[in-house]
Amino acid sequence: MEETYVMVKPDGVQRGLVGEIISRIERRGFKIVALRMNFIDEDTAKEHYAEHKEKPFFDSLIAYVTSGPSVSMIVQGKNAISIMRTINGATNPVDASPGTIRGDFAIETGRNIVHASDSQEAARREISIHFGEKESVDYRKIDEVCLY
Ligand code: RTP
Ligand code: MG
Repeated sequence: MEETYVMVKPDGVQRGLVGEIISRIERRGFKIVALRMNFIDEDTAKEHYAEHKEKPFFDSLIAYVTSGPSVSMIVQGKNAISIMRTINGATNPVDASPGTIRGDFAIETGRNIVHASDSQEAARREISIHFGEKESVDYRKIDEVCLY
């Protein structure tokens, strides 16, 4: 089953949106198989956003994601990678549709609340950066449980 890495960035935590975001992920039908709140250190943040290291906003991006605790998740389900990107909405909240997390709660790119992996390769890479092999759990959601 497809897995993706999702982060509630420090502004999402500071604004008390963790429950709202987790709720949207769960209601969509996805299964959270790993979940942690922690401060992401600078080296980890730089590794996570390595693709942007030459960009002019790189230093402020690293300062932003290390500015407070964030919530990291592994989200599992059919088409989880692309659907989580749709749930998050466009990178720049100006372009994010209402009904998306960024379209409902954000007004600027530098405070856009959430992250989700953008490809299978990125998902694999980001999950291994943020989680150890034994940190995800194996369980059945109610719709996966055979009662009879
Ligand atoms: P993310 O990686 O955080 O899920 O966001 P994304 O794929 O939608 O966008 P990406 O291009 O990967 O950019 C990563 C994050 O960098 C910040 N950013 N700032 N000032 C700027 O022009 C700018 N552009 C990007 C945003 O926090 C963006 O989410
Ligand atoms: Mg990205």
